[in-house]
Amino acid sequence: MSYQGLIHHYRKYLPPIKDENIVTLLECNTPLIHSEDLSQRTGLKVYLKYEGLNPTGSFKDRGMTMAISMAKEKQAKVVMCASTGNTSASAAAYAAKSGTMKCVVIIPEGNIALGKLAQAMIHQAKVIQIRGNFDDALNIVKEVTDNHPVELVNSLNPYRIEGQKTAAFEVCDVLGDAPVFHAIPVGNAGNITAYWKGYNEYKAAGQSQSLPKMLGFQAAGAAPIVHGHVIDKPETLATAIRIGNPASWKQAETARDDSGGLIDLVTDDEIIEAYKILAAHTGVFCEPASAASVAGMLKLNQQGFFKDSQGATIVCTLTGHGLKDPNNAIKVIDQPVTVDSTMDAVLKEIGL
Ligand code: AN7
Repeated sequence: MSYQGLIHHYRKYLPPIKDENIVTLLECNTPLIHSEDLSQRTGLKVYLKYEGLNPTGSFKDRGMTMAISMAKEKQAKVVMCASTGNTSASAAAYAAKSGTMKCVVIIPEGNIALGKLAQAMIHQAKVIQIRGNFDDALNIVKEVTDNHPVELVNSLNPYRIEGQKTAAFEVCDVLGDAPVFHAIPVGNAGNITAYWKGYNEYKAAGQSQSLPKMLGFQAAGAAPIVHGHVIDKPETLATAIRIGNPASWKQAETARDDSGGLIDLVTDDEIIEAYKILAAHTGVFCEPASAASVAGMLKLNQQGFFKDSQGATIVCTLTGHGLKDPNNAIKVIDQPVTVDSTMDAVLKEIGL
């Protein structure tokens, strides 16, 4: 039978849900792309888990098919989230697909990539921008959903984590086992929590033999876990991970410590460098926040972190598609030249 989406595929590892309540856009089953270029740069065997190829262009669809389906099972009429962009895009699309639910999203004004804002709007979510940041937005959403008949679909909702853990299953299914290292961007810290849960559950189920070291990366201006305290005014051009007080902070530390991994930071310059390298030399276009995983791997490589692990397998999660954030792409690259509309002018420009 053809692929029927995440819940059908991994049903026996997920909380029970009735068929008629499953809301799916045939998400997940995303490619694990081998990068010759990054393997050459690091001496590792580098794979990219390209989550940008989900229906709404980010990994959030994994958690959202579960959260929206469970909301439907509970006969919720309204779902709500705070978002740096991708969660709102995904919630809006899945609420639309449900046919029964309205979606309300709270976003920080001026700090959402253009594509994500367009998505939330075209899927007809009620989009409310606040004069504040993501952490402020999440506090408001928690208070509203605690006190009103509105379903929270941020990753504090345990079904989000259940859905997202399946990314680890897919990696193991392709590689035949867990990788030695798994590099991942960290914002609200739901995803690193979910991967670690997934790797552990798959091993316990006998589907894999080992566990990876989890390598999480925050943006330098939004690195509360690295610094060990809340960041009141987080700043980074990777707006998806512009988060100062992650909801799954403790769980991220558990993933780090139990796996023998680390959580480090990468500067915006390092993020943009990795972003450009990925696009130019592997042909994969991700959004800036996603490139934090590769930036972190390249930073650790420069520090000699992998010198005793040559040839080891590493998976870098690329959490969202590059088209989400066209403004940053255009900003960091030389502008196209404009010439007269003659063959001579074109040939001259090419240097032929
Ligand atoms: C592309 O959409 O938090 O550590 O509100 O969009 O699980 O939060 C997005 C997060 C990484 C961080 N990469 O994941 C939101 C939101 C991209 C993201 C993260 C996000 P978490």
